[in-house]
Amino acid sequence: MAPDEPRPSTERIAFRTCPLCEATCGLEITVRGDTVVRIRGDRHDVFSAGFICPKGSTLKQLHDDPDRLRGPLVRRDGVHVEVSWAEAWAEVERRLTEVIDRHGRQAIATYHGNPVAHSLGAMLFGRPFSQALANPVRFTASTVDQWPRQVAAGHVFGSPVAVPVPDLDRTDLLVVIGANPMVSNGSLCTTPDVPGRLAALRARGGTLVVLDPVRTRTAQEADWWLPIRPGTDALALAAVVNSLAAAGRIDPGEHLAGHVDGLDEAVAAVAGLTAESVADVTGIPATDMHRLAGMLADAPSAVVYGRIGTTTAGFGTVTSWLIDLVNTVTGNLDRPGGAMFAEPAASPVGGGSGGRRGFHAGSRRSRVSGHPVVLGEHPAAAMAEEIVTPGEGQLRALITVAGNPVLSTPHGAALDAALDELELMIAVDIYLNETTRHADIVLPPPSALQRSHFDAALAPFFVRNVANYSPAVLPLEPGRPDEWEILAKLALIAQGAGAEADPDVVTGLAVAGLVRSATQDDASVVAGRDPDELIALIGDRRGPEALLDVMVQLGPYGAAFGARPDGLTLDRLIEHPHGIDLGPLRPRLPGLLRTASGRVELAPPAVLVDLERVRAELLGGARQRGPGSALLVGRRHLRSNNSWMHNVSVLVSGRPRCTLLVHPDDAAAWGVLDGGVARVTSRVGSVEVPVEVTDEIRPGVVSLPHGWGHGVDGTRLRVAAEHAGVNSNLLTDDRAIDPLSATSTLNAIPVQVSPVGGR
Ligand SMILES: Nc1nc2c(c(=O)[nH]1)N[C@H]1C(S)=C(S)[C@@H](COP(=O)(O)OP(=O)(O)OC[C@H]3O[C@@H](n4cnc5c(=O)[nH]c(N)nc54)[C@H](O)[C@@H]3O)O[C@H]1N2
Ligand SMILES: Nc1nc2c(c(=O)[nH]1)N[C@H]1C(S)=C(S)[C@@H](COP(=O)(O)OP(=O)(O)OC[C@H]3O[C@@H](n4cnc5c(=O)[nH]c(N)nc54)[C@H](O)[C@@H]3O)O[C@H]1N2
Ligand code: SF4
Ligand SMILES: [Mo]
Repeated sequence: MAPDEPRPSTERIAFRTCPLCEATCGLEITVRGDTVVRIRGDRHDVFSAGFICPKGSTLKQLHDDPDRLRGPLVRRDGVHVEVSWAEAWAEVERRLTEVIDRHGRQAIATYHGNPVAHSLGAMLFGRPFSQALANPVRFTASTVDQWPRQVAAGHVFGSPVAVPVPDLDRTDLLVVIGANPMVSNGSLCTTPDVPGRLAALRARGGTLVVLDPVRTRTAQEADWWLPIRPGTDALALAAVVNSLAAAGRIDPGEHLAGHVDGLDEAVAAVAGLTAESVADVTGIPATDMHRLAGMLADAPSAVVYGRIGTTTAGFGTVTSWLIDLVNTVTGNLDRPGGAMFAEPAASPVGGGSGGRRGFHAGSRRSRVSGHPVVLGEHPAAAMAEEIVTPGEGQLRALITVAGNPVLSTPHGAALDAALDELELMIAVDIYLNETTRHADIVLPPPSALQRSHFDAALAPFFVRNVANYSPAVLPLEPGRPDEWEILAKLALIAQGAGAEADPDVVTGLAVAGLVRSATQDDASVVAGRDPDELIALIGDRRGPEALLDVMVQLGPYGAAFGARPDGLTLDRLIEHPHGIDLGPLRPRLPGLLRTASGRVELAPPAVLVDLERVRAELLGGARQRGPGSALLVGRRHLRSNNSWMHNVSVLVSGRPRCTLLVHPDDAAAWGVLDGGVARVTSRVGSVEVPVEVTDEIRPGVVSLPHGWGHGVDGTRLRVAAEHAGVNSNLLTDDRAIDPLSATSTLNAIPVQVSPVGGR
C-alpha cells in the first residue's frame, strides 16, 4: 500500500457533547471504522474546556455493552424474545388498538424518565406522541425531582422555565443548599467542571457555604458547612429573611425598582420564623443563621442555590420560593454574580414572545387520591394506585420512555407489583431492567453515540449561554429506527395511521406547527412571512434536525430564515464542533416575566398558604425520638447515574457503594457496627443494608443512595446483578407529596434502624 493511501483502519476524531448528566461536557472521541477507540475531554469545547468525569468515557462501554438491547423484544409466555422491527410494530399496533377499543385512550398513561431530557429525539418527539394519545395521564421523573423549583418559578416569574441559575463564574458568595455538585456535576445549573469553577471561586477570594446534613464532597470544599436537620430548610431560609429584616437590610436593589410586587407581604409572611425560634428544629444555632444572613447582605454579590435536598425533602415549592425571596431581598436577583436567567439559543418551551397569562397549577386532580395535577403532570408516586384501583379511568396500559420508576419512584414494591396488572406495557428503553422486565414490548433506541445531540432541554439552566450541536458519531445499523422515529411511529400508530406509517409525516407536522405559529405571532422575527417559504428553507432535514433548525433560526440569536444573515442556523452550529459561546448571562428582567402583573410576584397566594403547613408541621409539636429512629436522606456517587449505569464494570468496581451511612454516636446507641448489616424500616417497607459508620453525617440522620436493587428475575443486566445493592425507594413513602408541585418527598423520611444478627 502506498504510504499516502488511506488505510481502512484509519482513525478519525469526532466531537460530541456527553449526554449522561447536566454538565454537557465536550468529548473527543477517537473512532476506527465503527469502533470507538478512546474517549477523552475535548480541550477546545467552549464550555467544558477538556473537563470530563469518569462516566463520560464510558459511552464506549455503554455502546459495546452486550446487554444493551440491539433489537425489539416481545414477551411470549412470560419470556422476552427477540423479534424483527416489523413484527414489533405489528404487535404494537395490534395491542394498542385493543386497549383503545376496549377502554379508550384515557386508559393509557406514559412515564418519561430522566434520559429524555438528554435525548433531542426523545424530547422533541415525545410531545407528538402524548398528543396522539390525547394523553391525560402523564407521569415523568420531574415529580421525583425538580418540579417544585419550576412551580415556584411559575408563581414568582410567571413561567416554569424561568428558573434562576447561580451565576457561578462571577459570584462572590455561593450558598449551596441540599446539592452536591462536586459529585452530581450540577443540576438546574448546567456547568461543566464544577471542581474547577469552585476552585476559581476560591481563587478570586469568594466563599462557599454548604447546608447539608452530610459532609459531602462539596461540603468538604466549603469554607463553612452547616449540618442542617433534613426537611427544615424552609425554616432556615425564613430565618435568614427575618434576620435581614431585623437588621434593616431588605433591599432588592435599584435594578429591580418598579419590577417587584409583594415584597412587604412576603417578608410579613415569614414573620416569627426567627433564627432563635427555629434553631431547635433546624439544628442550626441562631448565631450561625444571623452570620449567614450578614454574609449574604455584605457580599458584593451572592447567590443561594438549592437542589434535590430542597425540592424533594418536603415543602419543596415553599423552599424554592424562599430561595428566590432571599436572592431578591439581598439584591442579587437578575444581577451578575447573583441568580440570573439563561437565554437559550433554542428552546422548545418558553422563550419567544409568549403572552402574560400568569401561572396556574393544580386545578385538575388525580383520580384515586385527588393529588394535584401540576403543569399536566400526575405525581409519579401515584402510578401504582392508578393502575390497581378499579373504576372509571383506571389505567390499563403504560408506555415508559427512558424511565426506571420501579427503582426511582417511592414505594417501588407497590409499583413493581402493579405493573403486572396492566393489560399492556410498552417500554422504549436500552435495557431489560427492573421496570422494563414488565413490558410486553420493548423498543430499544440506538446508543447515544449513534444519535445526534443538542441540549435543548437543559439550555434554560446554563450558567453561560452556549450552543453546541453534535452529529451522530457512529452510523445506525441498517433497518434500525432512531429514537425519534420510534416515538414518531408510536404517535402514528396511536392516531390510527397504522404500523406502516412514515415517521417523516410527524416531522412535517411538527415543523409546520412551529413555523406557522411563529409567522402568526406579532412579536416573532418572522411575523407575517409565508410559512411555506420558511418550511422550504429547511430543505430535506429530517426528525430532530429539522425541528432544531427551526428552533435555532427562530431563537434569540437565530438567522430568522435569512432576516438576520449573521444569525445562527443548524449549519452554523455544524461548522462549530466545539460549540459557540454566546457569552455570560445577561440581565433579563422584566422582559422574561410572564406573570399576569408583568412584575416579579414575591408573594404568590398559593405559596403563602402552604407556608402555614410548614409552620404547622415543623413547629407543631415535640418530636418523639426513640432509639433507632432517624431521618433517611439519599446520596449520589460520581460513578453512578441514577439507576442505569451499574452494568458498566469500570463504574461499579471497588467497594460496594450501596451502604447506609450512620453517625458513630447513633451506631453505638442502636447497636449497629461498621461493616455490619442494618435493617431500615419505614411506613412502607424495609431493607437490609451494609453499614458504614462515619462522623461526616449529622447524628439522627442516615444516608442511602437510590438507583440500586438490581439482580431481580427477568432482567438482563449481568454486571449490575453482581453489584445489586438495595432499592432505597422501597422505603420512601408514596403518600408524602408536596401539594403545590405533586412532587414526592424522597429525603427526610422517618425510619427505624436496627442491627441484623445482633451486635
Ligand atoms: N430515593 C430517591 N429516588 C430518586 C432520586 C433520589 O435522589 N432519591 N432522584 C430522582 C431523580 S432526580 C430522578 S431524575 C429520577 C430518575 O428516574 P428515572 O428516569 O425513572 O430513572 P433512571 O434511573 O434515570 O432510568 C433511566 C432509564 O432510561 C434508560 N435509558 C438510558 N439511556 C436511554 C436512552 O438514551 N433512551 C432510552 N429510551 N432509554 C434510555 C435506562 O435503561 C433506564 O431504564 O430518580 C428519582 N428518584
Ligand atoms: N454522578 C451522578 N451525577 C448525577 C446524578 C447521579 O445519579 N450521579 N443524577 C443526576 C440527576 S437526575 C440530578 S436531579 C442531579 C441532582 O444533583 P444534586 O442535588 O446536586 O445531587 P444530590 O447528590 O442528590 O444532592 C442532594 C444533597 O441534599 C442533601 N440533603 C438531603 N436532604 C436534605 C435536606 O432536607 N436539606 C438539605 N439542606 N440537604 C439535604 C443530601 O445529603 C445530598 O448531599 O444530579 C445529576 N447528576
Ligand atoms: S460530568 Fe461526566 S457524565 Fe456529566 S456530562 Fe461531564 S463527562 Fe458526562
Ligand atoms: Mo434528576
